[in-house]
Amino acid sequence: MMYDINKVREDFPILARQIYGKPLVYLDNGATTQKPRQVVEAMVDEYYNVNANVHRGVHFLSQQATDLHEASREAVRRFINARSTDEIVFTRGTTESINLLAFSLGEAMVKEGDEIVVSAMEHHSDIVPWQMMCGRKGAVLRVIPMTDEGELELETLEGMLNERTRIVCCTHVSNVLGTVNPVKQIVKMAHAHDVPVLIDGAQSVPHMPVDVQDLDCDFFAFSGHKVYGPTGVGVLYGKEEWLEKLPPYQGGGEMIKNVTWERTTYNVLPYKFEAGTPDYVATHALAKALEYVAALGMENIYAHEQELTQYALERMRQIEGMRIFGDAAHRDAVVSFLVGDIHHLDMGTLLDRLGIAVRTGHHCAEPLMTRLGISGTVRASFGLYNTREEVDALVAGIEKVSRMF
Ligand code: C6P
Repeated sequence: MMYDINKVREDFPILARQIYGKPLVYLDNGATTQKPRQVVEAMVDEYYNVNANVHRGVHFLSQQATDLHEASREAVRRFINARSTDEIVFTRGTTESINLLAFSLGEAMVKEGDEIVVSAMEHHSDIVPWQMMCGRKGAVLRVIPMTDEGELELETLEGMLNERTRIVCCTHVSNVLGTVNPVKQIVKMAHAHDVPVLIDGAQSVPHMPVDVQDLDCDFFAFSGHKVYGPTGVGVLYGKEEWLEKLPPYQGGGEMIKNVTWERTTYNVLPYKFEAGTPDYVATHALAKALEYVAALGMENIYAHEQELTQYALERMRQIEGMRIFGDAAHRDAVVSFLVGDIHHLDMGTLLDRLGIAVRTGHHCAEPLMTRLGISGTVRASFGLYNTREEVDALVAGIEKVSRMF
């Protein structure tokens, strides 16, 4: 342990709550993470002391709010090691980032018969926007299959890449199986065919160091609320040469250079993709969240969560009737499971009565559930503040619920 977890937990007031008279054991970090004081206080402070719309004012507060907003863009750039802040587009979250890309890329370069490649373990956010675009353009969605262990079949991907392929879209970490996909290798394979790659980083950015230049991906999406930041803000990273080629997604204020009744010219990057008033309070708070995790060290967070996940897997495998979904060689801080024939919703509801928050259901990955032949799982997902004692509480909780059936 390279940071003091008890001290860290004090930064998250919600972790001290009791639920049904039991200490909260929050294991739903894959859905959203809790927020440290530093993040919430930055939001309160901005609303109380700085608030003004960004970019459009000549007055002091507007300039100050703009400076905070643009400093946040720089904080994001640094955090994922993008080359330039022109490559950092603020969105409402991973979902909006992917919708933006699917629309703009579709408009720019997808024709009838073209192919879009996604993986078997994508979240609906990285399926449906592509499906919608394929529907509009007459393109075809193709799927990289996976093994029973939950690893993508890269030999099959190799055979799928051809001159009709327009993009490969793949999650960095599966929100169900915990699989860490070999995205760097996937990028290399796609680039050999001049095909760009989008990485859905919703479940990787909170857990491991990410360097978009090292990955060499063309696009990368993530959400603020999963990395200890506020809801309502996310990021689309795109290589400048790609973003330059794509048309805007939404029209409105800030994304224009000139507007006449006849025609509109568009603003420079990244503003071309940022129509309307951005959530500048959230972008500032996101920067605070990134500052917070960077101070703990992403390597340290990764090491802590790896250790915790291994411990959880070891202990959970000993529970009678336990089925854990996903057994990839490289996996992250997510454990999806079912016990005997106990329905996932029953398990989740009864664990909740013990103060243990997990997620149940299809986790917005229905095609993956179909591949696994199940309707859903119970999912425990860990964050930087979770402890071995909380894993013990989970294991004791599962055993208690199992005895009731
Ligand atoms: N997964 C989960 O409990 P948004 O909702 O836009 O912040 O993130 C969408 C998203 C995209 N990709 C992946 C891999 C994700 O895990 C998620 C969100 C949450 O697993 C809520 S469904």
